[in-house]
Amino acid sequence: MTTPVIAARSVGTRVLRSEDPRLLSGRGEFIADINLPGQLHVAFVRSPVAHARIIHMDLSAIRDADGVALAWSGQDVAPLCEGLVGEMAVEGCFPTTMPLLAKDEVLYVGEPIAVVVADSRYAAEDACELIDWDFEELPAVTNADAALAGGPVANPQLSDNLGLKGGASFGNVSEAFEQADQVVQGRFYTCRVSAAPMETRGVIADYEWASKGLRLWSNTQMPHYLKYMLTAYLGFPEQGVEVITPDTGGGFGQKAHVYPEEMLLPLLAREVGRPVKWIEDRRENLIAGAHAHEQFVDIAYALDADGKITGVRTDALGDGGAYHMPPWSMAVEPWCAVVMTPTGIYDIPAAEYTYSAVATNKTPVGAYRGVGYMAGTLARECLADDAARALGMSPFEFRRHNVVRDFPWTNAQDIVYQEGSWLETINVLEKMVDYPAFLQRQSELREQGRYIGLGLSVFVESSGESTATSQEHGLGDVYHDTATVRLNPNGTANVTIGLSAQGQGLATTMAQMAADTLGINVEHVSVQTARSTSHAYGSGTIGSRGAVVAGGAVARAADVVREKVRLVAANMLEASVDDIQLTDGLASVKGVADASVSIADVATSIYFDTSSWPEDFEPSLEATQAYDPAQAMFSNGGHAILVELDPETGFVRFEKVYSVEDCGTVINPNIVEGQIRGGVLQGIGASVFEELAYDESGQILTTTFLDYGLPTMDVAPPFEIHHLETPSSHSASGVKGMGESGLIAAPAAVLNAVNDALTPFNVVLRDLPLTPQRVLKAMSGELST
Ligand code: MCN
Ligand code: SMO
Repeated sequence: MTTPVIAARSVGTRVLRSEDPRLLSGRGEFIADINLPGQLHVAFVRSPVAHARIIHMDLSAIRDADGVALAWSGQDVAPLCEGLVGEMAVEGCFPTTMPLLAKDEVLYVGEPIAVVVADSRYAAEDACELIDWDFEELPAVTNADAALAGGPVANPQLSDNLGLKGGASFGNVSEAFEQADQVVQGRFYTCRVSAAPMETRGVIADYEWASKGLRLWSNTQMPHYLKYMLTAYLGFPEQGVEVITPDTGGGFGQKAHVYPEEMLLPLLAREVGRPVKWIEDRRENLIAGAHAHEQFVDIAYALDADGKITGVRTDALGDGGAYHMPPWSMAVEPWCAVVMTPTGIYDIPAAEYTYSAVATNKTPVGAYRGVGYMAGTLARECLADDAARALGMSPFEFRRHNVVRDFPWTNAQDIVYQEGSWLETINVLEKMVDYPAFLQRQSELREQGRYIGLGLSVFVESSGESTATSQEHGLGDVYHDTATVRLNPNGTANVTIGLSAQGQGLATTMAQMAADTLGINVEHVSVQTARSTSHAYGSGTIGSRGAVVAGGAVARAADVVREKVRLVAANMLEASVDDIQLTDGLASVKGVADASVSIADVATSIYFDTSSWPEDFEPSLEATQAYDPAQAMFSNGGHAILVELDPETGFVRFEKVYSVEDCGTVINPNIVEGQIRGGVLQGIGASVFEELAYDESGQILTTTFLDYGLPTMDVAPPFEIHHLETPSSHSASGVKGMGESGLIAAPAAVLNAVNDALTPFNVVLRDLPLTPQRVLKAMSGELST
C-alpha cells in the first residue's frame, strides 16, 4: 500500500496543540460530564475475597431498596452472555472466559458479582450494601512461583494454572553457551502496577427499542472494536450500534480492553428502557481496572573472550491474574517480553526463549504502555550493564562493541529491521552526559559520602500495528484505519480519523499531515478524532500506531483531494497538471512566476462554477482512504538517567534525564517530547514509587493514592531530549511511532543508575520497585547480590 510523499511545511515544526485551549481551561467534555435525560445510575458489588465458591445469593433486599430499578447477579446475566473470551493466537495460549458477573466462583478481590441500577449513584451504592450472599472461601494462589508449582488452582478453567506456555530457539544456542568464555545471567522482576489514568473508566448506554439502536459512550481506546464486540457477544445489530468516545483523560493501555462493565451497561439499558451511566471510582480503578507488568524475566548472555554476545536465553514468567484480559490475554506481558525484545540493538547470532503465564487470584493483567517491552528491555539492558561490569568495560563501550551497524538487519529470530540509528544513539547519549566528566564527579562525590549513579538503556520498539503485523504478533484484533478528508469551499479542510485520542495530541499532528499534503495552512485544518463510530473506521489507539496508521490514512485521503485540486487548477491556469504544485495555500505552475491561484479559489470554483471543471470531472472534494502497513516500523532511542541516593532515607532522587529518540520524521517535536517526558515519568513511577501490593490471602492493600505512590511533579527531573531522524521508507513522510518509548526504556535506565550508585556497596539489585527501604538495606549491606 503506497503512501504519498509529502513536502513538509508544518510537519517537523512545533505547532501548538489545538486541543489545549479547551482541555487546559476545563472546557473538555469527559464521560462524567455527559448526562442523558432520564438516566439511571449503576454501581457494582465486588468480591471482598480472593477466591470463594458462591453458595447462595439473594438480591431481594437490594431490589426492594429505595430508588432501585434493577439488580442482577451472575445467574441473571449468564443466559444473556456467557462471558468474554481472552486469548491470543500465539503458541501455547489456553483461553479463559471471563463472566460479566461471577456466577459460581469469585476469583479475585474486586471481581463484579452483582450490579445495581438506581435513581442516583447514592441509591445504587447504598443498595449494594444490602447484598445477601454466602460463600465458601477456597485457597487462593497469590504469586507466580506458587501457581507454577501447581499450588491451589486459581481458576477452574485452567486446571494447572497455566494460561500460556511456549518457546522457540533460533541458531545454535547450546553451542554458544557451551563455548562461551563467560556467561552472565540474572532474574529481573517488574512489580505489579496500574496505568492509573487521570480519568477512570466510564460507560453510558442508551437503547432505543423502536429502532433497536444502541448508543454507547465509553472512554475506550478502541471504539470500533468495542462496537464489533457488542455485536459479537450480545447480538446487537452492528449497523444499529454507535460507540461514542468523548474526551479521554489517559488510557495508557488500560482502556484498550473490552470490560465486563462495558458489556453489561447496554444489557441494563435495554432491560430498564432508560439510559444508564457508570463512572468508575478511583478505588474501583485501582482494584478492577486491568493491572500491569508483574513478571519475572530470567536472562543469560553467552560472551566470547572478546566481549561479544554470542547467544541469549530468556525465560519469562508472568503473573496474569485470574483471567486473560479480553480481548488479548495474559500473554501480552511475558510473550512480548521474550519474543519482541531479547536481541534489542545487539548483533546476537543465537537466541532462545521460553515463556509462561500463570493464573493467580488477583486482578487480571493487561496492557500498559509498552506492554511486555518494558520487562524485556529491563532484563536485556540491565544484563548488558552486568556484562559490562564483568568485562571491565563502560556501559557505552559494551553496547558499542555489540551493536548492529548494518541495515537492513535480520535478527536471529528473522525479524527484519529496515533502518535505525542504533550506534548513533549510544554515541549521542555518551556525549550528552559527558561521561568522563560524570565519572570524575561521581568519584569526587563518593569521597564526600554522596552517591550518584548514571544508568543507560537503549531500545528498539515496533510501531504501526496493522492487520499483517497483528496476525504475525498473534493479536489478531488490529486492522486498518481510515480517514476522511474534505476540502471546504473556502479552502479549509475537515479531517476525520478512526482513532480516539487519550491525550496524544492526534488532532494536532493529523492536521499537520493533512495540511502539508493539501498545501494549506495547518490552522485551516480541523481534525475530528473518533468521536463516533459513525465516522471514519479504525481499530484502536494502541501499539504506537497513530502517527503511522492514521497518519498514512490521512495522507492518502488528502492526496486524493489534492489531485482533484491540481486538475482544476491546471484547467484554470491553462497549464499541464504535472506542473501544478500546491504549497502555502497556493496552486502554482512550477517555474512560472505569478502563475498561481489560491487553493481557496480553486475549491470555491469546484463547488460553484462548472466552467472551472475539466472534462468528465467528478466534483467531490471528499475522500476516504485506508492505510494498513505490511510491516512493522521500528523506532529506536535511549535514555541515560542520573540519580542520587540519599544515604539517610534510601530515597532515589532524580537529577536529570537525557533522552534520544528516533521515530523517523518527527511530525511535532513538542508532542514527541511530551510523550517522552510523560512516559519516562511513568517509568520512574514503575521503578521506584508504584506497586500494587497484595497480602498472602489475596487481599489488595493499595486501594487509594495514599497507599499507591504515583510520581508527582516534585520528583520529576529536568529533561534534555535529542532527536535523531531515520525516516522509514514505508510510512507516509517516514514517520514511525513512539508513544510508548519512555515507559519501555526508562525503568532499565533507573535500575542501572541505582546499581551504578550502589557500586561501592557491592550489591546489584534486580527487582522493582526500588523503594527507600530496599535501597537503604542495600546501602547498609543487608542485601547480597
Ligand atoms: N508523533 C509525532 N511524530 C512521530 C511519531 C509520533 O509527532 N514521528 C506524535 C503522534 O502524531 C501522536 C503522538 O506523537 O500525536 C503519539 O504517536 P504514536 O507513537 O503514533 O502513538 P499513538 O498515537 O498510537 O498513541 C498510542 C500510544 C500508546 S500505545 C499508549 S499506551 C499511550 C501513548 O500513546 N497512551 C497515552 N501515549 C499516551 N499519551 C497520553 N497523553 N495518554 C495516553 O493514554
Ligand atoms: S499499551 Mo498502548 O495502548 O499499546
